[in-house]
Amino acid sequence: MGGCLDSGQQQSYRDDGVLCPLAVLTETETSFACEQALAFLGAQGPEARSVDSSQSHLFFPWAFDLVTNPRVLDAVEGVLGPDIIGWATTLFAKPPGDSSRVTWHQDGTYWGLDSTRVTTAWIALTVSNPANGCMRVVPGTQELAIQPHLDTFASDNLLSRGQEIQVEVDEAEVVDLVLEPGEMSLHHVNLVHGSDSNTTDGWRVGFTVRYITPDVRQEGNTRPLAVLARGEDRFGNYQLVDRPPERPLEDAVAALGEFNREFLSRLMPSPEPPG
Ligand SMILES: O=C(O)CCC(=O)C(=O)O
Repeated sequence: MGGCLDSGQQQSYRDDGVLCPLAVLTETETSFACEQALAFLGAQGPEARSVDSSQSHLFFPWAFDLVTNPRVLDAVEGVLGPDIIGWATTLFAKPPGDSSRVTWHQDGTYWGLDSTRVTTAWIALTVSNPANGCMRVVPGTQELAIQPHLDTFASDNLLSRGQEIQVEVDEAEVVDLVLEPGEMSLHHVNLVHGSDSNTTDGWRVGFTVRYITPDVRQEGNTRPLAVLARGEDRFGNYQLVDRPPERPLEDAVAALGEFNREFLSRLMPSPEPPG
């Protein structure tokens, strides 16, 4: 495998299902992306959930530029190889003092991907630490098959269904992924992870990119939109999109909202509680 990860880092990812911290963005890139992300969240309004910020890279050039950032891709290449598709993105943002959290879960539960050749880049646009609710992981759990999850639909959960793994997590095995702004972690699609509330007076903002290899298919979604971030696509499972044009913030927010209503109904049927 190529990319910028050395063999020790690659082995560590294989053993633990997670690798962190990796410095990827410059200070200027980080503060620009963070400003843009906060402006986007402000335009969406306080009622918006994390799931409503999914796929921002299809409408916002700053988000597309994170998906195609060469230093992010150098690291991802060390895990997935030279052909890389940016399949999905979400902004996981916790405002100051926000009680919302992310219950223990495995990402693969609802994504409908037919392979584990998938990795998430969690890019810190602010500092991320235990006080503001950084990601927490249980290394090694990527070896588990997908475990049963309960959809709680809890309102203080950043996940669309409030999904929670039905397996006891041993706190002694949990590792906090502490990141400085501009650093990222990579995690495996089956790794058990979550995060706690933000108890600080600052934002905690993470931009996630779900990368896959081009052969990976998404069941129940015919040729979803995706970005060929690096290399070649010899499979044609995705409609490849270009960098979106700059447009007024309100227009981009409205277009994303419309797109997500349709996209999410296919990705995660019945995202709302019955009734
Ligand atoms: O940002 C968080 O707190 C959780 C993120 C997460 O669950 C994920 O990236 O899969």
